[in-house]
Amino acid sequence: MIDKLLIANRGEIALRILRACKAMGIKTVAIHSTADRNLKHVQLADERLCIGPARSTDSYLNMSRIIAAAEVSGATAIHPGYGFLSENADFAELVERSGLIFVGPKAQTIRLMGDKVSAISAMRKAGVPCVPGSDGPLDGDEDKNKAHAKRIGYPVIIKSSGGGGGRGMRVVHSEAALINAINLTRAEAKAAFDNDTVYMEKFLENPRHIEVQVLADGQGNAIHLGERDCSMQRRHQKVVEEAPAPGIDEATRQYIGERCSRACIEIEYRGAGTFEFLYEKGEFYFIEINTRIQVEHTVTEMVTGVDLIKEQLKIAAGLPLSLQQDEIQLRGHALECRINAEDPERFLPSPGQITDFYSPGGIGVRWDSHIYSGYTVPAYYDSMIGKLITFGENREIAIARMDCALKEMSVEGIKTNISLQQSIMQDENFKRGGNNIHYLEAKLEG
Ligand code: MV4
Repeated sequence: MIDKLLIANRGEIALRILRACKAMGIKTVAIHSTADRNLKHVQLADERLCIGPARSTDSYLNMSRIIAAAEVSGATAIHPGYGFLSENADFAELVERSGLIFVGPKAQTIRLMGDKVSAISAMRKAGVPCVPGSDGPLDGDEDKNKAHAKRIGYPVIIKSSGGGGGRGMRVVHSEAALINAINLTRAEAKAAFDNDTVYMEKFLENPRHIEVQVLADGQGNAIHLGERDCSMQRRHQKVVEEAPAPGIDEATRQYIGERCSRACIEIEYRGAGTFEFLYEKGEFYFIEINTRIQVEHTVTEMVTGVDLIKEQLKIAAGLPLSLQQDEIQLRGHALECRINAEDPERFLPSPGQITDFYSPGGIGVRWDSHIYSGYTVPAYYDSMIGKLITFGENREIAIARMDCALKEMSVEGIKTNISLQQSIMQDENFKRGGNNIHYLEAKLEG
């Protein structure tokens, strides 16, 4: 097993990784910026190193300082968490070149999947259902591009191969607007990602966002752990996630899950991963793969009983997968509400000191957070201060427990989105389940 792990992240996920290490007897090294001396996991780690000023570019994104911290502390592995350097292929390569273990896929896999055109092409080849599209990059041949769109059918969407997560896309409703849209998206992509490769897909108007969790050991074994529904989002920021996705039956789950695990074996995927799909009219359409642990991994943990961080660490240590597909049984329902330090009306970040905090609890309630009474939320980073997760024998029970837990908890001194989360738990359409990616934004408009 890994002897000593450097946690290259902050906040709740750093604490989550630290907890997994404690449970496994792995020594921990926390790295932090000058703004993060008081983080919970920094206090609890076996060792701590300040690696730079508050700004992420000077600390959590500073590759050479992180490698130096690993060398100074004698850490043998680095867990990148999510965000920051977690999907940076150059960092993964640097970690491995330095003789350390990167907790994640091989650098080559991260690079391939970070390029959306090559990711889609690899997945289509591996038998994963994809959105009808250009099946490759668009070139400057206007007639050919018009023919692509005609075959696919309007509306189409032009996406940047170097983008993802909602960046660098443009919807086109008619041939008259097509060429201009391609040129504009290409110019923006060049400026934003230094990559002017763009591609075309059929634009799905009212899809749900459903994603499949996988684990693979890079030694020929892969399993899926069911799906999550992440359709409750605003401006590409997920607000509530749940597992399983409402209305997905067991046969469909096995079908899409098996396609994902087979694809993992085909591309020799290693680690935890998430296949993102749009789901519309009973069909799954692959859009992207995330090569990291995700914020919402917790809901999968609650319904499968699998500790995903522990599995990541075992895979990184070179152990073959110990879990078999037939050992993965879904039980009950789990929800996750992201709790953000933000103004619930205007959605602006609300950093500052938490003067008083009361944690929710009770059966089926999990609170993954680094905050405490007296903690100051810095202005430099993401505004998420915790994840409230509930589990129940069914969705209705999980919602009722969430509603109760949201009422119970209190965060004083800063603004939070707890009231927004309460209004979602009491929303009649949310209670019915299965809403599409536009539902929350439409509710907030009205
Ligand atoms: C789409 C789409 C409709 N049709 N692709 C946005 C984020 C990026 N991961 C992909 N995105 C979308 N791709 C086709 N062909 C609609 C979106 C989309 C979306 C997807 C998932 C979750 C929230 C979203 C919000 C707006 C648009």
